[in-house]
Amino acid sequence: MLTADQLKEKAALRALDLVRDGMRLGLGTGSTAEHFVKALGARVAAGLNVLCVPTSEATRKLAESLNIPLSTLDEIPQLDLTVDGADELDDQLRLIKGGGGALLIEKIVATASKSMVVIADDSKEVAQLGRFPLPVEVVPVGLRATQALIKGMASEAGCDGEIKLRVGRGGEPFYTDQENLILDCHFGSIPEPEVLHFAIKRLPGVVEVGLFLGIADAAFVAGQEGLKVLR
Ligand code: ABF
Repeated sequence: MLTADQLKEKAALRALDLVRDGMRLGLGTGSTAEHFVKALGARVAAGLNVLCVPTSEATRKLAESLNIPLSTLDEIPQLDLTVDGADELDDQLRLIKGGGGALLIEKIVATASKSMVVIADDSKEVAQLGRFPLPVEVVPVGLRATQALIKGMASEAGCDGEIKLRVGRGGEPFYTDQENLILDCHFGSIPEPEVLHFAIKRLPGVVEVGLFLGIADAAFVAGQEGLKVLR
């Protein structure tokens, strides 16, 4: 019986098979992506030549500590491959991301990549998205108004539930790397992710929505029975 962490590592190592010399990579955030970055670091130490763009400060620090060559999207606007975790995924490769608070840069980096591959243990697989609270990144100005507007728009899109401001360990508001706030939307289920995404994304206070639709090209999902590839 493998632990959840061993399953995450298994998925991460499978994604490493996709990496070729000379590639420009997007590096995801979270504990599954961390396995990928660590394994990539070992390959770099052994002579692999890659140039990488991290999706968060945490990933940048980890990659730096492993001497993985880093750059920015301003220097390399197109990447070959991004490997990242997810909080939920369905069989159409629609994702909820942002549990770690890095959804904005994760989405920018994934969208700038020719290919985006999700790595996950099978606890992340769901028949319908929404059990995991949907993170929505918002600007601090007008927070309460934006929160109320999201609630209304979401309800019209068939999603009701509590919308909570994310707080840190000490109870203080959680700020993203870009100094924005996160509203976690406890919908329970999202019957039509595309409809909800469109409805919320158009609100001016909303920076980004943690729904990744039509972005992932494949997913490596590790379970006790083995590794599944979704395309
Ligand atoms: C990132 O890390 C996020 O988008 C997602 O919230 C989270 C997944 O974390 P973990 O791999 O630790 O479960 O990919």
